[in-house]
Amino acid sequence: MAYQFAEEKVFCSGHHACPGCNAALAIRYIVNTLGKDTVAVVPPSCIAIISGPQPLSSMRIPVYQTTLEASAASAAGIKRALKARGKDHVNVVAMAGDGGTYDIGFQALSSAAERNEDIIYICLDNEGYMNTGAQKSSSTPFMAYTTSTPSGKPTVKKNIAEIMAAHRIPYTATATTGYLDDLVRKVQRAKEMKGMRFIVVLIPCLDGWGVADHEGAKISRLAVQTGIFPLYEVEDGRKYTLNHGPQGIPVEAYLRRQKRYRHLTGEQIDEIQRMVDSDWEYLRTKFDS
Ligand SMILES: Cc1ncc(C[n+]2csc(CCOP(=O)(O)OP(=O)(O)O)c2C)c(N)n1
Ligand code: SF4
Ligand SMILES: [Mg+2]
Repeated sequence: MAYQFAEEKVFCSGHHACPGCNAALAIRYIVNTLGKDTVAVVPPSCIAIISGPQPLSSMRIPVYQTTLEASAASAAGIKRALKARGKDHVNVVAMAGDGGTYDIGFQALSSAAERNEDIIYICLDNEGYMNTGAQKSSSTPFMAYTTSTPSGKPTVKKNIAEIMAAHRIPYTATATTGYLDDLVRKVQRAKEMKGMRFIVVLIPCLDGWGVADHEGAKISRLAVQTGIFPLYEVEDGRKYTLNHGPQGIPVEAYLRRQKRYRHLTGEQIDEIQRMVDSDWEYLRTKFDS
């Protein structure tokens, strides 16, 4: 089902993202879906650059720029204060990068999830500390080049969707920019729920991944179609629903389009294919038939 996207112009043009940036594309769809009755919480990241330094924000909603450690705690505090003032209808959304989610902000995120705070937390996952020069995070995939893993990262990407689902929060989902209908539907769904809601959005970073300016959405679709990043939802940590899964396309089609993988040998690509196949075999057992 295609979801209608009503542009409320909460996010304006003229921001500071790289031309073609998929983070800016995702933010546009996320904040316009949440609408004007929204407060955003943003830690240091490309999202903070894109949101802009106050008073020159590119968003027509209040944006609180917090520390890299504290997004979930800041969002939870703001939501509690709004509730206390009778403004429970205002959405509070934290939008953080993978470094601010998988790594530096994880303690605050995990404890907010355990308390089932009434916030939406969206991780714009570009698989590295991109705003500071493309260093590796624990979201960086196996063998990807970053400036701090020049021979390729020797360990695998942390699985944040499964970690968040294990907190048994009401809603966990994966999304990406090549499937904007799916992203909008998930943000709309999260908006209509209460309690802790978490969405991780895969964001091809043109600069950090070595992708052509016009190829972000195509790379994002290939991530799904190769099985590297299946799109799914989890309710209460138990009920899994698959939205878009692998289409039988080899991972090589995804890897070869990105400069961060140009050092890979044929054997390493085969190894990544085996890992992706194995992860998919495990994940697919969780979906309702
Ligand atoms: C505690 C702390 N460590 C380091 C920094 C420096 N810093 C600012 S933004 C950033 C990168 C954040 O990466 P990520 O969250 O993935 O966002 P991206 O830049 O990729 O959008 C870092 C390391 C900081 N602000 N605070
Ligand atoms: S570095 Fe990457 S994520 Fe950041 S603004 Fe540029 S393309 Fe977007
Ligand atoms: Mg990042």
